[in-house]
Amino acid sequence: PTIPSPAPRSSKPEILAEEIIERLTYRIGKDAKVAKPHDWLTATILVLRDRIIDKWMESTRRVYATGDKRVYYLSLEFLIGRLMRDAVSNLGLMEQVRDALASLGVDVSVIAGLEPDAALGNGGLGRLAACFMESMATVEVPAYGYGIRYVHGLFRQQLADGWQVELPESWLAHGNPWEFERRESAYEIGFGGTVDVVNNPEGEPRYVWKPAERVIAAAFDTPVVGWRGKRVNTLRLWSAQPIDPILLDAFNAGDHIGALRESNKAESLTRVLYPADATAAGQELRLRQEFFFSSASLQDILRRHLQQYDDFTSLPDKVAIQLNDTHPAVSVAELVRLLCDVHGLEFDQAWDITRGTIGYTNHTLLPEALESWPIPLFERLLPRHMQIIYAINAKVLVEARKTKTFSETEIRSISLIEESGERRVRMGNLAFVGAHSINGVSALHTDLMKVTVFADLHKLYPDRINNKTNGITPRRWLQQCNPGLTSLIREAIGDDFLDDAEKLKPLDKFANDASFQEKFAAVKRANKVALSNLVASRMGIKLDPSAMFDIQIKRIHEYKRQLLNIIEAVALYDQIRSHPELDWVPRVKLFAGKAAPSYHNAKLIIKLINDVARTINNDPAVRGLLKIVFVPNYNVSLAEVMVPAADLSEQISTAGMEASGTGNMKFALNGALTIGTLDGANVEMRDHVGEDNIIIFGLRADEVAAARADGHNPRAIIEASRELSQALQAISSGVFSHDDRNRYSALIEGIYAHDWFMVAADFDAYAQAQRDVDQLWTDPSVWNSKAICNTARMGWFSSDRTIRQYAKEIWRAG
Ligand code: DL6
Repeated sequence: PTIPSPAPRSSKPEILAEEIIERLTYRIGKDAKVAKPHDWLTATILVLRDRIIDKWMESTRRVYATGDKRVYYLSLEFLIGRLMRDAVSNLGLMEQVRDALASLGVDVSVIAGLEPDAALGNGGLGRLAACFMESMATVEVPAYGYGIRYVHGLFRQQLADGWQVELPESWLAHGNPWEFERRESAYEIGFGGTVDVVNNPEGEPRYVWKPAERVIAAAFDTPVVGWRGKRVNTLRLWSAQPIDPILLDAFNAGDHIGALRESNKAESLTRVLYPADATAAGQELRLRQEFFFSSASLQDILRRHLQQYDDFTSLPDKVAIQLNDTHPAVSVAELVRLLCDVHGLEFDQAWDITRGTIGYTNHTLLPEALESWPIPLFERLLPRHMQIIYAINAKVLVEARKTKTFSETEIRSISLIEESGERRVRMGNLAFVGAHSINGVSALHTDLMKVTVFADLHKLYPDRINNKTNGITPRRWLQQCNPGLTSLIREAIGDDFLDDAEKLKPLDKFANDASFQEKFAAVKRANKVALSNLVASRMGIKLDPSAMFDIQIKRIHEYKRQLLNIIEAVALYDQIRSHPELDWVPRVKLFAGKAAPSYHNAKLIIKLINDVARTINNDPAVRGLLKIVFVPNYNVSLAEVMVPAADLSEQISTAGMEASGTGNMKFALNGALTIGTLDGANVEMRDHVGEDNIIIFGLRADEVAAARADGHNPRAIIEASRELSQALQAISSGVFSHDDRNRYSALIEGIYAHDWFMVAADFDAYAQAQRDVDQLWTDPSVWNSKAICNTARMGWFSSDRTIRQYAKEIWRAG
């Protein structure tokens, strides 16, 4: 029979309103008279979801019909945030949905604020994955994101007397109306056990892995709609379920708790996101998570491929798999295993197909973040994969030795096995050799990759490393979070930039237009008022929106140098008190960010910021000229309020340590000036916005490396800087911590002793740069002109551009 497709739906507010009532009544079972705000939210999402589904099915059918290449983005993190405003805006239904709800007596902004953030990621890497999902749909790349459906995403942060306290986060508490459980898409995932070798007269011996444990990976799909609803892709998140929900033998014997043991164990696999972003987790559960989602995704990919094509020879032409960092690197071995052991290919052919299909993105050079697993653990959990890794390693090392250009030290650094000390599997090397493309995320980071972690592998495979500078989606990070600025830009230069962010360029000519500057400043002020209201309601602190809003929001980490920022604030505090006669620029310094729960110094830095804030904010001698605020529980939704309200964006990492940064791009796009080091994508931002429109200070990456190598002497630097030494002494002697005078002595001693993060080395340059910023602020027309140039020239940093580059140069898709 011909099955008719559903009729296209009208988007008139009255029809939307009818549908919302219909969903409320029949899907949620609530009478409109007693419906709670959450019910309205769910009903509205269900109506939107239906509109997305129509386009989703069409997108899926299209790729089957055209035979286009599919892209699979494997990421242990997707830091999505809220989805409602994104969907409404990309479907072009902003006014209609607002009016429909208003006709029912519901305020859209109230219910939108109830949607929980999907915080399935830690920071930049996870947020990048979310931007990429939206951009892949926008630029019409047929793509699937694969990850884990954590029951608990990143923890909720509270402050207790200025200390970070972690609380569990339960984004699924009210259900998740965006997702579809796909009971038919479930795969078995094995762990442990043994491997049998079976002789095969026709070729290579066959290996049969007999896992000791098995769990089910069950799929949950969320549609991801691109700008103007052109294409809808799928985010498929895996949830672990037991094979036997209850062990009947144990249950019947009266052991009711024991009967649930397997079930609890399986479900615990996907219960929680590891909350560290810059250190390898190193625990067995983490390796299990990595294998679990890699294997499920690959089985799904191969099943879908075989449904459409006869065999796997076409896999590299029809499938591109991108590994987001090394977290899914075990995929290299798993794909070889599935192709050989399950589908009967010979090893060499499986290896060529694997390398032709996989690409790997590196996101950090920090040694502590490079994943490696102890061999005994890896072998116990994944015995067959260990054999495959040895086989791959043999191939690579033979190839390297054949060239006769590698020393023994270089061969050791190429090896997939770390031999010094405890023997470990190096996941970065595994990802590198198993991929045809290895990319960094900014020009500087890519250059550094070639001379640091991957220097020897780069020598062996010189064509593989390439750069793809990160980007951000301008839909969420301009249009949705800053509707005031978006309208203003539309009035000035028309709508072209909505479809192509690089078309923001014509705004440049308004940079010195006094009347445009005034309107631009008014939008900024309104955004600052909105942030001030949020701070007042959440924290009871009153901010002055005419002060400069100087913002640093990101994970708390020593290399990101929140410590440098707060030490400079202490020095400024001293100056304001010592020189009350000078015209100090009023500033509000805002911080937000989470520290990994086990990262002692990061948590101490949060406490220090809060201790300094209490002292400065309550000192009448400051006369309100400097205010410090740490806004708790940083997440995507909070960023959407803070970014548009910033005058000054702090991007001050130690040069060479921030792979790219993406917050830097969000701020500049929204017209903040950046104070920053020549690190990560700041370098390319300077090239785009022009060096007059960004404030750069401090050591460059090569200078940092040289200073470290030459035995940098921080004590001498500190003694030569009166401002710095006074600030450090004040902090370490307990001026800000009367209740525990030694609280910060070890933290500050680290700066005197080694200053690994170059806080002392960069302090004077930073303080001077801040005074230059003050100077710029005193002339609003100069400031506004620079701010407008930032917005006009940041279009290149759209993730649409990044994705187009991945599609053309790595995936050969789209
Ligand atoms: O590429 C996205 C993002 C970069 O912008 C940050 O500079 C970088 O620190 C971050 N990397 C990580 C480290 N993860 N690991 N492993 O989150 O990636």
